[in-house]
Amino acid sequence: AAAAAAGAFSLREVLEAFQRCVTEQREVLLEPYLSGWRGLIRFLQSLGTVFSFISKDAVAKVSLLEGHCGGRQGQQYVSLQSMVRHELAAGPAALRARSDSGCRTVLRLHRALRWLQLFLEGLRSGDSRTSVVCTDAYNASLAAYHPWVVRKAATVAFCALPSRDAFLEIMNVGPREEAVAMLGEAIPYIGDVYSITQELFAQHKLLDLP
Ligand code: 1PW
Repeated sequence: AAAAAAGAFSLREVLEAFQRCVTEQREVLLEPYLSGWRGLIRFLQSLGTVFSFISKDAVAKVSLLEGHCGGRQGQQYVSLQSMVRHELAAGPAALRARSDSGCRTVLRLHRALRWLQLFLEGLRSGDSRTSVVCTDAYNASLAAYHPWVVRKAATVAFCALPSRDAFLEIMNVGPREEAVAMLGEAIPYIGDVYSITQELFAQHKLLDLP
């Protein structure tokens, strides 16, 4: 708690941001979504240099989306729903042709969020070593979308992950039992954000945006 007060990173803030994302109308707000990602990136960076290549891509994607939110069309980027509506207004072909669209960028973060969800679930249950949990989570989610080189580099990075106990400590949530309890409370919120986004993108046939 002292460390948190001093401004040190706590995973709790990340999970609270994802909790703030979902409105009563089941819309996903982009600002807290990006806030959650910014925290997550800080967390990844605290895991050391092996994770810097992983966080670099997430940093680029978050800042692209911040650009949209702060841009002239900012009010169209309040929620994922309004973003989809806005970017689809020019037609699906025009959207597919853009490499800087909010939709294709969110889609990458969305796939990575599934990884995070699976990883945190595995971390909470504590059935296997962290590196195994992380590799399994990766193989069940992001790996399908990555070329061989990225898969290889990711798998190597995972071997350097700290032990479960060390991980629960780095999360900076408090005693180990409290960290595990916090995960149990927070994972459903990430799952909620994930499934609303998944449904939205499926409905608009955006799950395979190049
Ligand atoms: C310890 C738990 C970690 C969960 C955080 C997840 C971070 C996800 C970042 C993975 C990035 C791997 C290297 C980048 C690959 C990009 O090519 C790829 N990006 C993602 C997020 O999958 C695809 O983006 P692109 O190339 O189509 O713009």
